[in-house]
Amino acid sequence: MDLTHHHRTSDWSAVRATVAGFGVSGFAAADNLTHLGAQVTALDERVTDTRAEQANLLEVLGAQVRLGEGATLTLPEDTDLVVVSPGWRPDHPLLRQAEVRGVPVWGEVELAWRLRDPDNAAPWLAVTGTNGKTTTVQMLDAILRAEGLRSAAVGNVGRPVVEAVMDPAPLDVLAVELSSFQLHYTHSLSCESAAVLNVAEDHLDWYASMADYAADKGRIYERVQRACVYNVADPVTEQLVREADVVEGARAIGFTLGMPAVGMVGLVEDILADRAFVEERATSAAELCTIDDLASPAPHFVANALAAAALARSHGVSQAAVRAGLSRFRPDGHRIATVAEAGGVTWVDDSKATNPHAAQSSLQGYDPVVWVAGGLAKGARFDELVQAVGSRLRGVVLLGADRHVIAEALSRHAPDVPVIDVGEDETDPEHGPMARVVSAAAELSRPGDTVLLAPGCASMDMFTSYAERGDAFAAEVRRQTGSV
Ligand code: UMA
Repeated sequence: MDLTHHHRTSDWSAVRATVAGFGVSGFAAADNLTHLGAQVTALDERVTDTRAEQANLLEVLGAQVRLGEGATLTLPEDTDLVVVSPGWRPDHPLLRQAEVRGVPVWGEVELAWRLRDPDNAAPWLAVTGTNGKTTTVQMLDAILRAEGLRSAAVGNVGRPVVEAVMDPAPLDVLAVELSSFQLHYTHSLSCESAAVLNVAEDHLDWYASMADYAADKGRIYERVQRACVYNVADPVTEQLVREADVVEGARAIGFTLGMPAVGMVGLVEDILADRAFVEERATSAAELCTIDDLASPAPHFVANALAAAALARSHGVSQAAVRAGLSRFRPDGHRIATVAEAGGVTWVDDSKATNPHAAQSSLQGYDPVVWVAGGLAKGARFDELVQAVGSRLRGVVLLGADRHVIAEALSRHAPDVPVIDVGEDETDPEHGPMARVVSAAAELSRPGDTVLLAPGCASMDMFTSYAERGDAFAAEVRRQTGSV
């Protein structure tokens, strides 16, 4: 069956769709496909309470469900379409079978793109990047709303795009966060504007190489209609724009923490300035807001604000709405959140820094700093980070499964920095693993220092999520410093 031109108002009743994985995005895909009348089989190999509940719901909606070990090994006979969840590796046996049989494989984002309302399709302003994409998409959403537009932050940020697209309440514009995994399974996306914030080592357990990872990020620029927003400080992002096939007339717009050249947004002293979307850009720049308007002056936060502003301005949003949206915006917890100030020491939770690049950006905001790091390194290395920030480090506290990877980088490039290695056997039976971590950080710190939890690693070896890790850190800091 040829599904190339299948869209929202097509006849789906003859389409046999296999939905691979019914977590957040797969459930939304299966739900909407059954709603459209398709014959849906949903598969998932991991049995959990939530999954069992979702299986029941999908059956009630009319889908076939296979759940449990072995459920995803064979592609159901006569499948016309596979809609795959982002966490599935492309070499999964089921996807290999689809390839051999010539069955198209779409991600939930691709499905969403095709299901947009033909009479009233809200344009997509999309963001990807190794770090900062959730914050940027939330900033963008705040700016769009400040302009009075009906907008929603969707995609990797948590709400499946297909859900927003099929929602009967119409939206004017979507702020879409896309991960490299989601982009891997898109084929026809044509965003109004798109940004790649940065490309650094991450997910090397999913990708064969950095080049493959970067190439998937670059897919966001394909067929862009108005603006490809890139990071002047990260030449890979500019290269990805050059390689993309965009709609005629689409512009490349840089964002920079330096003075903006023509065609860029950037900083003129402490002013976030637009030299891309103003008529008189050859000779002047327009003020969007100041660093003081933002919730944090940290360089990566300002860079995210500039990228969000560029996307919003490409959509025609006013300068005033950029200022109003950015001043209102407050980041989610666990992103450079100050949890206590005690005895002259500031304690900061940036548990969201789950790879070395994020941790490095975070560390660059503080000096001197006691760095709390470690967890699951996902194949990443820390040499570049230690070389960049070694001179700022008062000391380092290491925890988690891959802490030796960081310890080795420290001994190579910053051998004089004191390190306290907290092993699994030092977990406090009453207060958990963070008790010793926090007391070790207190030992290393001096008045005027910042203690920064920016692990550079995933949390799943010791915690259920980065949020739980950050909460555990904050609770221990408050308990041990006596602050509330
Ligand atoms: N599964 C299998 N076999 C596999 C792999 C997965 O059966 O080989 C099953 C799992 O049991 C699960 C289901 O497939 O039930 C789908 O899981 P999934 O991990 O693909 O994710 P979803 O629940 O659909 O959530 C996804 C994103 N998850 C990932 O990309 C891993 C969510 O991003 C996103 O919010 C959601 O879609 C809505 O778009 C999370 C994330 O961690 C926050 N993203 C990564 C990141 O930000 O670094 C990329």
